[in-house]
Amino acid sequence: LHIGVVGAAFEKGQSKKGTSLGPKVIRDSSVLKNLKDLGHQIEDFGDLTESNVQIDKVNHFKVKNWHEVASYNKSVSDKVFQICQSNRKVLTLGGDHSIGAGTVHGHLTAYPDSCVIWVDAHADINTVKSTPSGNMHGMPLSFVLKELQDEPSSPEWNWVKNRLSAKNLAFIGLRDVDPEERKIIHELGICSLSMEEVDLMGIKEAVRFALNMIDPLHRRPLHVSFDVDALDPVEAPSTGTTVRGGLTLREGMTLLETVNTTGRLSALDIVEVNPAIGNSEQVGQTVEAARRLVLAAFGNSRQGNS
Ligand code: DIR
Ligand code: MN
Ligand code: MN
Ligand code: MN
Repeated sequence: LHIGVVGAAFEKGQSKKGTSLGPKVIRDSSVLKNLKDLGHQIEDFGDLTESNVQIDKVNHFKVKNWHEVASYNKSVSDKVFQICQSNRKVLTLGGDHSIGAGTVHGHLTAYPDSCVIWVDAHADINTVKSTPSGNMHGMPLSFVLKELQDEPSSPEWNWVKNRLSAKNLAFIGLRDVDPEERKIIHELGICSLSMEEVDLMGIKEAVRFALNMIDPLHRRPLHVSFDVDALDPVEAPSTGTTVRGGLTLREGMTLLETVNTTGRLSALDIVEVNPAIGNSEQVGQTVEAARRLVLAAFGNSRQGNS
């Protein structure tokens, strides 16, 4: 495959320093070399820098860094779109998950029929009204969902033109969902395989179920947005909002291997690795988990003989 890599070195969607170093530490894991060794052609587009937007400091509701997040996401979206246009798969390294608005929008702009699997402990679907924290990494989906387009917004988000239908979105791994988010998921009928379902069905069946729900004819381009906090904190401790009882790394890998098997994975985000959290062993563990997830998504075999 031809894969375009972009670093979304951004951390203003939440309040912990260090998340913007995610792309660097993941690159340092030699994952891009490993992808080449799998036979892929890798083009690294580097990290996206923040533009110096002139911002009026008007606060919209209680959302934090509204303008910065909006303008950074525009550049994320443009870059992801550009990579798609060059006929490459897109690998986006975060950064906090607020950048998921941009990756979903950019990918959807290139492939209007694309579907999204959001792998996360959290639903990241709070609106500007419902957010309990004001952290925009808990909100990216609300900016790109068709059904939520009438929620209050601001001119900074006017670049959002293409929106994802709720029926083309599935969650896997949820276990910390705000009451208002729960309501939205329920009302929009969004497919959700929480940890409870994953445990009841097994990860492989959960992924199959999600794929059948969002893409019954098995023909759409797929986007997986993978927050490392979907993994259990035992295996991915260096991330800002850990929740116990998560996916094992093996389940995460099986999930991505199953998606890879479809041949239709077209965009992957790995987000929320924060090397400033935990000791060096924990950071190493988290980065190694991220590396293995990426390789699982792009065809690495775990038979141990290659
Ligand atoms: C919570 C936590 N739902 C919020 N979200 C997190 O702040 O909106 N997302 N941690 O990653
Ligand atoms: Mn997330
Ligand atoms: Mn999360
Ligand atoms: Mn997050």
